[in-house]
Amino acid sequence: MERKLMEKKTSIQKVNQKGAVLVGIVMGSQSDWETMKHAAVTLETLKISNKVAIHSAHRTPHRLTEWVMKLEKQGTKIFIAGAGMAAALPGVVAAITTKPVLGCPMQTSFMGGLDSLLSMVQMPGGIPVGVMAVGRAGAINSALLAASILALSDPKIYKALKKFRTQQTEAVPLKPN
Ligand code: RP5
Repeated sequence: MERKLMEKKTSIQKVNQKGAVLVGIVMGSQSDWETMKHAAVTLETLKISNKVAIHSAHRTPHRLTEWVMKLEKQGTKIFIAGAGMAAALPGVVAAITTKPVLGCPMQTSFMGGLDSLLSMVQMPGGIPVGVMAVGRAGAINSALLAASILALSDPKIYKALKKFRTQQTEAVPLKPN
């Protein structure tokens, strides 16, 4: 499943191959995938087309710029960017595109992810990044927030999101076992 998601064509991309990939997921390193796979899996659950890539703001800035511009040109509507430490990635993506950018701070060994969080959230006025929680919860929520934004103009995604919420509510037990 993980490997498949990292390949160019996920199952959802195949389903939507005539349309644009709605969400671009980028991460700064292979080491981020363990967390960012939750964003991809959540989008897959909601049947939202997505493309996953590794591009670093620091190590591969030119490749990153080309990827964002290419996807934007093809009609991608939202970008999710996950990074850790001096986590410039979402800010740089937001500098390249005017599409909504959601940042996912990675948990780190030095400051537990506070370094990643502050790097993302302290954007200068004019270039916004919507920053999620540190780690897995943030990655899941980035996909759900992307779905909420897309659902404003897409009834199918609205329906999928409503179903997800209903199932989530029903899955909460009344008592611990
Ligand atoms: C960031 O540096 C990446 O997003 C990653 O979270 C962190 C460490 O990268 P690696 O040294 O594991 O490649 O750019």
